[in-house]
Amino acid sequence: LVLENDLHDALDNEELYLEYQPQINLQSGEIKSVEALIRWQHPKKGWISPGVFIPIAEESGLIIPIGQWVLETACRQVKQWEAAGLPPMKVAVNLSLGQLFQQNLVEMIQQVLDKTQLDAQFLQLEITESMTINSNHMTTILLQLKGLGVTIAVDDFGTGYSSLSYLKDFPIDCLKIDRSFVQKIHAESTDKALVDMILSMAKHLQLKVVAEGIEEIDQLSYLVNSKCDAVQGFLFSKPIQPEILQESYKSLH
Ligand code: G
Ligand code: G
Ligand code: MN
Ligand code: NA
Repeated sequence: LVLENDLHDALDNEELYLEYQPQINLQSGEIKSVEALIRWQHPKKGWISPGVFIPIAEESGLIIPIGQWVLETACRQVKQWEAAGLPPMKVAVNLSLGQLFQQNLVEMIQQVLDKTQLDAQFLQLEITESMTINSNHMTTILLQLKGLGVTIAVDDFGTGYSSLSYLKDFPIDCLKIDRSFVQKIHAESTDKALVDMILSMAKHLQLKVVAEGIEEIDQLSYLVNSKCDAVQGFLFSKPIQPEILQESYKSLH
């Protein structure tokens, strides 16, 4: 409860900030997308993990104003990078279940796009498989979001214990293979078979695939050979502050 009160103030006091983790396109080798990840620097308690405070935000309803702040900050950042001379980049933003039941979610996102002047094609929304259970509502809301021109990714794919039937009902663009599978890609493992299966299914359904949690060069080689679209992981970069991303980009070009 103390932390909930603190979280309430955190927005006003600018204790929340976003880091960005690059996704490397395996065809071009370029960073075409980044995932925005929220961070909290508490004035007394120091750094608090989103694994701790996101559940508190979800239970208290604070996820609604926080989620809006994340969307606006991420969209504005993409425009700032563009103004600084970086090539166009798509930003992926995580949504919580509560946001998908927020009355004005679609209007709010449209307003954020208008206000920041970001073209909708540069915004990707990440949902998780477990959110697909309430399928009628979800189909409706995802279709409305797609109507804005944004794309939809399924995060942590393969861990949600969900029926796969939602893949034909929902307007999904991208699957993000959970890092627990990626990290165990080695010869003849069951996880390798699962990664192969996801890649082949995605190809048939014309979905993009991002593999998460790449830490080793062998994992990368396997995914390159398997024609995975993009990778995200510590092998390339941990989540970093936007200024650092901008500087390292400039020093490479
Ligand atoms: O960055 P890290 O691995 O610590 O993230 C922990 C969890 O917090 C992840 O599951 C991630 O999806 C979630 N998360 C990070 N940023 C956001 C955000 O802006 N909104 C929501 N809803 N979840 C987030
Ligand atoms: O649940 P979600 O996929 O949104 O969580 C993203 C988080 O995963 C990032 O915030 C980051 O902390 C973590 N992550 C990203 N890359 C790696 C990686 O290569 N290894 C591990 N262990 N975690 C990673
Ligand atoms: Mn994510
Ligand atoms: Na994930």
